[in-house]
Amino acid sequence: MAQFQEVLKQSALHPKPAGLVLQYGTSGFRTNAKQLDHIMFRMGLLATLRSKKTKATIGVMVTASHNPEEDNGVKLIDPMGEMVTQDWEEHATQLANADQEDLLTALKNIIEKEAINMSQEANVFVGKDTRSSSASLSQAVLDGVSALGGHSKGKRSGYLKDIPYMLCNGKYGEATVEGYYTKFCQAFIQLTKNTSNRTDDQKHLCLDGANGIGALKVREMESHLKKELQISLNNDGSKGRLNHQCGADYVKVQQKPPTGAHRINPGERCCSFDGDADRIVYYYTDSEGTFHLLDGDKMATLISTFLKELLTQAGLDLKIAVVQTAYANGSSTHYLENTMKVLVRCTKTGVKHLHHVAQEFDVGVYFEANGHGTVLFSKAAEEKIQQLAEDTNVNDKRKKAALLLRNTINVINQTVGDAISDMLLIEAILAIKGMTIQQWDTIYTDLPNRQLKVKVADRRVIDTTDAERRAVTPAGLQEAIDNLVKKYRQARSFVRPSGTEDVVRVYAEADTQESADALAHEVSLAVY
Ligand code: NG1
Ligand code: ZN
Repeated sequence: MAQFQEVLKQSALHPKPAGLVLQYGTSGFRTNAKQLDHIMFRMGLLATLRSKKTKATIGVMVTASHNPEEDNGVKLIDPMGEMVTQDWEEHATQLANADQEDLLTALKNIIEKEAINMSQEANVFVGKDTRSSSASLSQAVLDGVSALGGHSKGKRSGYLKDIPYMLCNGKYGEATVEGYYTKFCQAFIQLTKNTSNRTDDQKHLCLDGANGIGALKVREMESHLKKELQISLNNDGSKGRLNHQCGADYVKVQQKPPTGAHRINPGERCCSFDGDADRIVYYYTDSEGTFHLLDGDKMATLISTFLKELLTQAGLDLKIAVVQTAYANGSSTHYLENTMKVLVRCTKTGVKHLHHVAQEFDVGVYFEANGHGTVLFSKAAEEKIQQLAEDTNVNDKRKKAALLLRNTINVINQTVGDAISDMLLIEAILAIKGMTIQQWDTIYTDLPNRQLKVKVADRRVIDTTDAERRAVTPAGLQEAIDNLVKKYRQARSFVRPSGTEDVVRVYAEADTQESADALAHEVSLAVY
């Protein structure tokens, strides 16, 4: 077929370095940008096949999120804004690792396995982040798309979080970038309009844009906020390097404010995005200069508490749950289950896992501790809220709660975790509750914890179960961890192979920082 001839011809221009093997992991393919040209071309091919199979537009994101500027990566996005299924991740790995001369065979295998009708039209939407390598790498994706006769629906140099949103073709509002801003900003203004007496101080937020795409988008969006949120934007991409000593990952891991920000006043509310703006963390320093981090767990707690209160006031019997991973601080889980009486579920690391579990509930709030997350509402829940908001026969209290719930739905990007939408949601909740960042912080106190990375010969020898909280192999490892944990108070520890780096991650928490550090260290020795 002529199509396959074209693939052969084009693939010669995107050759695979001999011996290079890469795995489609939690965040797609991610490594040094120099190794990715052939991967991009091949993901263009795969996205075209996926589009033919689903008869819908597929998204391709060229980004390496919080990783350094010299890295890059690629992941495919399904028509409803979700990550592709496990089978297709395996197809991606097969296609990426096929030697140059075996590429056509690998491609044909996928076509056969998936029974793809090659005469079906294909549409692919490609987005890239602000990295210098992104322009040529996204072109390689487009070369792959056109080699298989797919149409590209535009190469967007843009905010990657709006791609899933736009793939949903307007399900969540007008499917344009302009629609994206107006919808979220309008909802934010509606939510905050009756919060009387907010001072300029309360409306002020200090934002670290990680020198990434989120910063550019916030600049474009600001006018829609009509001064109801006044953002001091640092690390806006005009000077510093992407994610370099700034951004959500730096702040979370280093437990300190980003560089490149203005001097933070005591109590000033601050937040950081990561480079592709799908993670956000909040922080402040107190009057003694001590740094306080409010991570994904604190956000999930604030949001679920707010939603639960509104559902109760509205008299709506809807099932709400918080979905976390093993990295969630034990204090947050304890607070949610025992004080808030909210159902908590734990899943494997990676947003796609959290997203799927959250879909099982009427209202599913999901966050990773590192700041990835969002809230999902079932169709039935949205309908009930909508009906109540329009009902003229309900009392004021119920009506007010229903209206707040409706606007809350509108401020949320349900397709995927999105730092801008999460920021507007948190800002709105704090405004409505008249809460300072310190008050939010004191809802519960994090247990001291430590995360370590351990380099081993082959991280895949560790296999886990129970949402990655227990190691099944190698033999004896879990027993060793259990024995170490017993030595400390309020202690918990687990190990798992990273899905994005060639390391084993060790997590430990305990009643004091010294104990958490010691436990993490001892467990990391047990991993060798
Ligand atoms: P891995 O490398 O599998 O631990 C990391 C993060 C995840 C998620 C993914 C995707 C931690 C401990 N892990 O996964 O939460 O964000 O990257 O970016 O933060
Ligand atoms: Zn990211």
